Amino acid sequence: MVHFTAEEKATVASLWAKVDVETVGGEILGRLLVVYPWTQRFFDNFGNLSSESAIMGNPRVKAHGKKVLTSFGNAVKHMDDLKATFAQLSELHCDKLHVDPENFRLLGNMILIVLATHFSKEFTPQMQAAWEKLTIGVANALAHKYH
Ligand code: HEG
Repeated sequence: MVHFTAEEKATVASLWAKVDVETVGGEILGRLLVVYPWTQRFFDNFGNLSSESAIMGNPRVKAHGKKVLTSFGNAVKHMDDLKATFAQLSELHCDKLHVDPENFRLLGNMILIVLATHFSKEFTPQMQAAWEKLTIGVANALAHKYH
C-alpha cells in the first residue's frame, strides 16, 4: 500500500486546486485514445473516433474525460484510503465494463503528461513524484477487485 507524506499530500493538493476537470479531463482521455488506439474499443458507442482531431473534438470523449477526472479527484481527497474509495468502481470496471487493468496505468501516464503540459513551471520532479505515486495508487486500487 502506498503511503503519502504530509508534504506529498500538500504538493498534490496544490496542483489539483488549479485543475479544470473539464478541459484537462477531456485532453487526458482523448490522448489515451490517440496514443493507445486499442483503447478505443471500450468507447465504440462514442461516435467518430477516426482521427486525432475527431477524438479531441468529440463531445462524448470530453464529457467522459470530465467524469473520469472528477472521479480521480476523490483520490486527492482520500489519499490514505484509495482501496476503499475505488472499490465499487473496481468492481464495475471488472464485472460490467471488462476493462483490462493495464489501461488504468496507461491512463495514469496520460494524467502525468497532460498535467506536465498544462503546468510546466510547477511540474518539478518533486511534483511528478507525488503525482506518479497517486496515479499508481489509483491504478492499483482500481485493479484491486479484479478476479
Ligand atoms: Mg472508467 C465508466 C472512472 C479509467 C473505461 N469510469 C466510468 C465511470 C467512472 C469511471 C466514474 C462512470 C461509472 C458509472 O457510470 O457508474 N475510469 C474511472 C477512473 C479511471 C478510469 C477514476 C482511472 C483513473 N475507464 C478507465 C479506463 C478505461 C475506462 C482506463 C478504458 C480504457 N469507464 C470506462 C468505460 C466506462 C467507464 C468504458 C463506461 C462508459 C459509458 O459507456 O458511459
